[in-house]
Amino acid sequence: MKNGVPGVSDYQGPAGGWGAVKAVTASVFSQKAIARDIIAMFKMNQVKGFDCPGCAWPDPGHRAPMELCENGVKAVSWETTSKKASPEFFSRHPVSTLWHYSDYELENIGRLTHPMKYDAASDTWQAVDWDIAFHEIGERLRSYDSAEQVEFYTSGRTSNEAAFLYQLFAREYGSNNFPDCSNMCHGPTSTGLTQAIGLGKGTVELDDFDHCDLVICIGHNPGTNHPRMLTTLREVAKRGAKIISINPLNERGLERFSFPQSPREIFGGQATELSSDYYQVKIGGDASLLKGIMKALIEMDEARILLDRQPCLDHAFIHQHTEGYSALYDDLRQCSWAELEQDSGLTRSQMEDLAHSYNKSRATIICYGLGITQHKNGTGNVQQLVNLLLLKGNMGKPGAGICPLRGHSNVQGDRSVGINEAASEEFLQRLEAHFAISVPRKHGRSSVESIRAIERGEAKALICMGGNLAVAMPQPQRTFAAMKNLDLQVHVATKLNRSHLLLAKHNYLLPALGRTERDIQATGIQSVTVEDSMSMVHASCGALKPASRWLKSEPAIVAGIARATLPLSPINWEALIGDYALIRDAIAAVIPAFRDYNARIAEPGGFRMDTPASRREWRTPNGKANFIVSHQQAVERENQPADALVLATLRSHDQYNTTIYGMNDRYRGITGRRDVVFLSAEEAAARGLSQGDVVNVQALDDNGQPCAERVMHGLTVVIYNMAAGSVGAYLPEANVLLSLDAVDTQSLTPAYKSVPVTLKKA
Ligand SMILES: Nc1nc2c(c(=O)[nH]1)N[C@H]1C(S)=C(S)[C@@H](COP(=O)(O)OP(=O)(O)OC[C@H]3O[C@@H](n4cnc5c(=O)[nH]c(N)nc54)[C@H](O)[C@@H]3O)O[C@H]1N2
Ligand SMILES: Nc1nc2c(c(=O)[nH]1)N[C@H]1C(S)=C(S)[C@@H](COP(=O)(O)OP(=O)(O)OC[C@H]3O[C@@H](n4cnc5c(=O)[nH]c(N)nc54)[C@H](O)[C@@H]3O)O[C@H]1N2
Ligand SMILES: [Mo]
Repeated sequence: MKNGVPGVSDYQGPAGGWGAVKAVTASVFSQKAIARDIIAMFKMNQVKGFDCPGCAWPDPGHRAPMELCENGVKAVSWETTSKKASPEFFSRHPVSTLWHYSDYELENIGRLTHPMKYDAASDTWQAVDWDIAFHEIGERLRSYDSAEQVEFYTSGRTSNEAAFLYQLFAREYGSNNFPDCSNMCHGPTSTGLTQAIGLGKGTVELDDFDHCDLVICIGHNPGTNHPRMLTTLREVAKRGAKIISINPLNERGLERFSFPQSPREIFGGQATELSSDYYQVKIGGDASLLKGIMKALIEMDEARILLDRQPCLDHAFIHQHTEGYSALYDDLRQCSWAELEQDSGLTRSQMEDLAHSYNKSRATIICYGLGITQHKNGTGNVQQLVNLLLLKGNMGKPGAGICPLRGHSNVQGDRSVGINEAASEEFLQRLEAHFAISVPRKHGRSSVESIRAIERGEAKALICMGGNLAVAMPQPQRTFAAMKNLDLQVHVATKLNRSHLLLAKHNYLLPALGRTERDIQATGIQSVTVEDSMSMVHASCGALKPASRWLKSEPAIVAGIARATLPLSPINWEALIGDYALIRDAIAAVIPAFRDYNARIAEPGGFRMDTPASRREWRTPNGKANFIVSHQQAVERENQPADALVLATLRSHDQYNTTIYGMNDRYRGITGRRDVVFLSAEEAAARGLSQGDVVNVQALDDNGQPCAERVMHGLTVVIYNMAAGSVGAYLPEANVLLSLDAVDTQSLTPAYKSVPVTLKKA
């Protein structure tokens, strides 16, 4: 308790440490899966184990004997729970009752055990035979006027094998509508990096962290979202390289870390200091901050050249490898320091200090996450990071480059194998040639476009390969209502969530095997493959007994729907799902980057996808790395009233996107509650607010007008060490404040991190 406010305190400890060990035990215990879990943990992220569904940070190879991470354990115990959502449970709980469960309670019912179909007369989900479900879904899918009326959503846990079959079926059926979870996080990475360096992914690999002398962590929170990254950052700090963090909130995981697998650190109370410098940028102020750093760097460079000293920039690299430098130079010259200070919330001298630190480094890695991407100028933000790196040739040399922290464990792989609403002509032609089918060319829809099409009634059916789409998207006021317009909804899932309760006319819930579970098909036990944030592809093989004997694997479910929908298909679905090696052969035949797929995943640790920009090969139309000027801001502040704040939606330490594991957010000092709004002491004082006050938060539109429908009532103020002008509240609760129309202008990723709001005492 802090100042008498229940569930609010100051967290003084490091990230990791004893708290992580305790949380691991608590999580395993609460899901009643102890023996199985312990076996599972030891097999996770090991050469022959299964890939941890927790995050997309790569496996360390030689670094640690066993990679055990708190949030990985939560993800696994959540999946391996012995609790069951059985047909008997559903018969006693109509959907109208389940609707009142919290998101935590819904998933905490347990694993889905049977294929289910919704029965409107009794308002319950009822068990159905797999064959009947497939047959009925196939019939409905054949009934639509056009295949473009169907949306095929993918959440990023789906393996390469399942995702490839899924897009194959959707395209053979005639749709390129592939809304996917990457549209909600790293859309700006795919769009922005492709334009800038000809590769929509990161350029670094884990070994680069052994060679860098500076790591800049901007807009990400590894203590919660990529806990295994802290082991890498600890090594970086221990060998004397510098870490700088840029984040509106003080996040403990960027400051101090105690390695939970080192008894000395846990019991000796030792911790490693991670960031030596921490800059609290305003929410949405990154583009201006980055411009300020570049402006200072260029000014320093010119001053040095005049004095005949070593320049700051790598002029040879700029000359040989890049285009667009003079436009960038002109833009930076004309930006005023006053504006850059105002927009970023940092002083000119802070930006100059950052430029000095950057200039001293011979090899810099920039790591970034959703604090950069989830804004109206998300793509522009990503490109400013590239500009900064290119100025000093920090791309395509050891210890340097760009490192987006992707989200779901296979979100990157899903896109590599064809989950893409605008796939290349080359890919589509090869798909047609290999399978003797024809597929559509018209670009399909990504996530926001899909929801809008459903809202307009243009889309009739939604198939979801995992995830919780309706809850993950902004503005449930519109999104939830839209879902109820659908004719058909099919969810392939492991657990019940709210999206499943937004009923269409016809509804099916198909239970899938999880990552941890044995997948046995005609030719025996199967492995799948996934690609991590650093483009490493490796096999994942489940070891545990499935939660129920009626579960099917995701590839088998895709094949079941495909055969029922397209009975005349020339594709031999049965063979493909009988032996996943054949799916990989097909992927290799269609996508040259996967050549010798089966042989290469047999190597320990798998293989790395080709990343041409890592060797300074730029697959851009002009063959160069491009400096790209951006003029856009996250929020047009001039239209907003003087007392407006900008709100970012945040993840607690006890949640995985829409999955709520518990009610704590340990590193931010929150226990047992989620109904809070984080605010700096100065902003609170300016509004006459103190810790514990209850407020209403209201969103403002682009003209600074309050939006009557976008309000959250009764949030408790928590005074937090964070930037001025900024507030934070948890997703998905705060999604009511967001707008489905506020998106990154280029990639359409929702601006989840920058909503103009006002606070009023309730
Ligand atoms: N345990 C756990 N692990 C996860 C997830 C999870 O929910 N739980 N989600 C997974 C997924 S899908 C993803 S995409 C990743 C997400 O991982 P992250 O990219 O780390 O995502 P967030 O926690 O949403 O936000 C990161 C940080 O952005 C900061 N921030 C907010 N606004 C701004 C801004 O304007 N500028 C800057 N510089 N920073 C800002 C916030 O303070 C926060 O610390 O994690 C993955 N891993
Ligand atoms: N306000 C706000 N909203 C956000 C974000 C934000 O920062 N702010 N972040 C966005 C981001 S980065 C993302 S990626 C999206 C996440 O969007 P999604 O990927 O759609 O959502 P998740 O919460 O990860 O999905 C959870 C569900 O996945 C299912 N599931 C779990 N494991 C498996 C499996 O192995 N197979 C199958 N078939 N199903 C499985 C379970 O049924 C579970 O209920 O949310 C976005 N929403
Ligand atoms: Mo994500």
